[in-house]
Amino acid sequence: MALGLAAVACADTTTAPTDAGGDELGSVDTAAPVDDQAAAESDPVSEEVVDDAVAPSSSSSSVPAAIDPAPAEPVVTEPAAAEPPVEEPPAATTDPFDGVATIYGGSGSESPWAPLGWWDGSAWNEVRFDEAGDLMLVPEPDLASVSVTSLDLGDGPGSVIDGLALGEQQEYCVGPETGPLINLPVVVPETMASLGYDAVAVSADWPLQPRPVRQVGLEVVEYATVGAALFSSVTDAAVTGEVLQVVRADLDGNGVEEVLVTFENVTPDFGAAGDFAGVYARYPSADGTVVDELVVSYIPDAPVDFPTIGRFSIAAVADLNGDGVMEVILRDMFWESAGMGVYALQDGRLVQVARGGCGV
Ligand SMILES: [Ca+2]
Ligand SMILES: [Ca+2]
Repeated sequence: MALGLAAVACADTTTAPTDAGGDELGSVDTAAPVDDQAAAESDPVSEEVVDDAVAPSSSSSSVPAAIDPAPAEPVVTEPAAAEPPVEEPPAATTDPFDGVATIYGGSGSESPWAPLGWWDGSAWNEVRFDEAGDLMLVPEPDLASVSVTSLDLGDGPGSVIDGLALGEQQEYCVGPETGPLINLPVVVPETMASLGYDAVAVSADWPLQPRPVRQVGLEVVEYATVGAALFSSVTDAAVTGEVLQVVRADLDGNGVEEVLVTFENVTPDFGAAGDFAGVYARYPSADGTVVDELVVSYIPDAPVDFPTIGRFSIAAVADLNGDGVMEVILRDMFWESAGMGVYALQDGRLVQVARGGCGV
């Protein structure tokens, strides 16, 4: 199986690194138990195998950077028991919102928010650019009420701010494209090298977090172990990785919490040999199996001297289309571009469905 890495497209004024030359690697034996609560109903996980790796690829584009979800085949952990897998309970989902819900990324009241995409009543839509490189119009939302959330607002009820409105449209990047002002009643703390993308906003009248979203478990050793295993196929420096964020939430409402982990080795002068960055997800099943998979990742193919060559962090977890399943919003920074991607569960895996931001 292949561990694919995020494809990287850079803005036209920058040059993306090319093929890093993935190495064929053998098995990685790693105990990868799910920690505490998610493991409460689970058998220990015995082994995971990483067969080989695909190096990060890149391409050039005349539009702001787009980051594809890792086309990875998952690292599958087999059930410890010989019993047939138990069928998972149905997810606590509802019919999604049947109108247009528009999604934005931003930081607060001072600057316009960048459109990330929209839900059109039946499908996700990416922010798109026409042949001239101009941003195509984002439709008017069907709901006037806007909700904002960010992990930087902490856990619990205060993490979601409801009842806001989209304000005047202003240019948010270097081109003529516009995004709305949103007047927030609180200041969102700026953390984790956000470059102005601290929170996500959506025109919505449903609960953005139907289940708890918790930032816990930074100290859990298994998260570093799993991260190192996932990156070991592409860099010898995987064991030097550091767990920077852990977010737990039952995204699909099946009673088992998914786990999101920001794992990276970033020296102060990022771009040095051995640097890498990524976010991985743990998808536990009711039968005790756990799939660990990179959602996004980046490894420079050669040492470069640039402070923000590629980095990710988890910005928010929120139901952006009203179906009761929470999406994940990741920040990304590539060279001189920054933005946010929306990742939705599709067939049990997080897949990028929208992205916006600003690249020069
Ligand atoms: Ca779940
Ligand atoms: Ca949803």
